[in-house]
Amino acid sequence: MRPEAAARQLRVEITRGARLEVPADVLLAFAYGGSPAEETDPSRPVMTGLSVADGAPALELWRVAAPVAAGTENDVRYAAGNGLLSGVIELEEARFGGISDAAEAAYSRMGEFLARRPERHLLRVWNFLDAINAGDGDNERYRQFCSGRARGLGDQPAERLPAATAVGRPVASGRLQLCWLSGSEPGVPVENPRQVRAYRYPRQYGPSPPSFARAMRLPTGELFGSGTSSIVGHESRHEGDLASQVLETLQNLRELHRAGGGLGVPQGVKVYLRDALNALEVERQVGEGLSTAVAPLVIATDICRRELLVEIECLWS
Ligand code: 3EB
Repeated sequence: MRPEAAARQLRVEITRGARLEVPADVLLAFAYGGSPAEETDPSRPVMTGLSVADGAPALELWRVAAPVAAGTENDVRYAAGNGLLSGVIELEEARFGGISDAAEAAYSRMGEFLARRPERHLLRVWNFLDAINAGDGDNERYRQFCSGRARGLGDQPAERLPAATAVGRPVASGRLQLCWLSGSEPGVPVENPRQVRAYRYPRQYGPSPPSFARAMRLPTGELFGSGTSSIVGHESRHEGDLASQVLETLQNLRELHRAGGGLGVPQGVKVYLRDALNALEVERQVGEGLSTAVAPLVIATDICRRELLVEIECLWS
């Protein structure tokens, strides 16, 4: 199939307001603020524990052009439709003695679940964890998470790693959340020519390099962009200078989109911002830089390297 002839089957929408109702064609819904739905509602949103910088609740909806069927199996809550599947695993860290073993358990349970499903090809994951920067050096919780994730993925070849986001949660919950989208056909991982592959970062960033691809292209043409920051090569750039970090990140996103074929427009743009006080200025910079019709959603939270002030993700479709 020629990529420009692709039939898109996935889009992402961000809605604002207190109502957390989820339409029937939603594969995966993330809630930022608002009150949780009944535990018995199979299509209830993932309560991320993250909030939007302006304080109003938001819902992020990943929609397919078909009704979805939801269910639960052991620790996995899932929904499937149109050859795509979403899954959510939430684990109490304390039950596993810490973030590292909780991450290993979450990833190995995901792998066991996927092996039984037609939609077994991992495309995109989100990891939400408490206090991501707590602990020093190799004991930093993000680095511990990376080690557990690598063990849980087992011998998965690097060229099958999904696009990803890993961010902190500002208020402790005691839980690790692993959320994913997978498909019955594999995607094509895309790397950014300006950046070292994350899974080949040198030792200085921790004992296990982060297991993710910079982006993932679906057979239907959409491109999932991973959380993207002010990193060139493997080094963080513009320490202490937020405006320059935003510009560098936008440059990385442009290169990534080009490397992925340059199709589609950015949707569901999300900005993770360390300091909420800068939200309006960053929202303006990002809206201008990506020329999106819809304002980006700015989420105030911590990011995996202490010197990074901002991380941006979107879907091109
Ligand atoms: C980076 O480029 C910034 O560990 O899954 C971005 C997206 C980042 C995903 C992950 C980390 C992850 O290294 C951090």
